Amino acid sequence: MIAPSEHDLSDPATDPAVVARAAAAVLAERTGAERHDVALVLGSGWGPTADLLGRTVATVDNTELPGFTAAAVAGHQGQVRSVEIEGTDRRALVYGTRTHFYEGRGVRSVVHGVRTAAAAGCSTIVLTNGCGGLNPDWTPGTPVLIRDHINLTGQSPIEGATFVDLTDLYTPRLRELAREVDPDLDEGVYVQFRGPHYETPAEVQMAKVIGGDLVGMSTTLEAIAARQEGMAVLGVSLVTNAAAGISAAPLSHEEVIEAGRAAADRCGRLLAEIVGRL
Ligand code: 8IG
Repeated sequence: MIAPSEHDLSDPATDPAVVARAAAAVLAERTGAERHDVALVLGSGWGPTADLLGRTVATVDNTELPGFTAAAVAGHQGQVRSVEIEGTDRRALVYGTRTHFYEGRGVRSVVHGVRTAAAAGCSTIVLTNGCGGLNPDWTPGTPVLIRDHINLTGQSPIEGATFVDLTDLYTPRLRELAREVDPDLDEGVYVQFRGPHYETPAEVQMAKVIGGDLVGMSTTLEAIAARQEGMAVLGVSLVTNAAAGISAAPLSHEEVIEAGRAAADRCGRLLAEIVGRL
């Protein structure tokens, strides 16, 4: 077997599809599952939900997987779990963390988990994140469905002249399914800023003017890569804080972790029920 460190995604000579297949092969070997059916990426505040999905069959450290790196964010787990979806014979691949664009490892690293999930057989991906909310009705701990996004990173995960349609990027059928599970779920447009600083109040107002409802630092590049791979995409944001200037309170990462803890039960049941009905 090739050592994980020999797969350098920042090397232009490295084919991302080849590294994704290598990672998927290690996952198959370590989890005993030749293929997985659905992947979930757990963002800030979503960590505690993994346990509610079903029985964890195997846990693999990111550092053992070609092209992956250890978790960079406090409160994130640098592990991938293979989980038996309760009441089915299907398996979920649950990423306890993601690589963010702001880490500076390049876009290939950001979407490597998505490409690996596709190589592992997943036809659906659930992208979760913690974010700031522009609607003051969304108190910390409110999950919101992503209806569409605005990618302000100026980047794309697609290399070369491949023109991918992003109409209905966030699969309408999956949003309907989520609202069958939780009829109170609102929808919004997610705006990805580069980070890792939070926005200024003026930038939050700009996000509002251009049609945004949620501000965050992830998800859009992964969603694009997932669509290129032909996967159905569900995006769910957990509003962990009011965006800068929306409330008088300053922003802190502790607040984010606490909101996640408080919302773990609602969010966990939401994901478990959605995944069970796919
Ligand atoms: I959690 O208010 C979380 N992530 N950009 N703005 C941005 N990212 C975030 C925020 C926020 N909260």
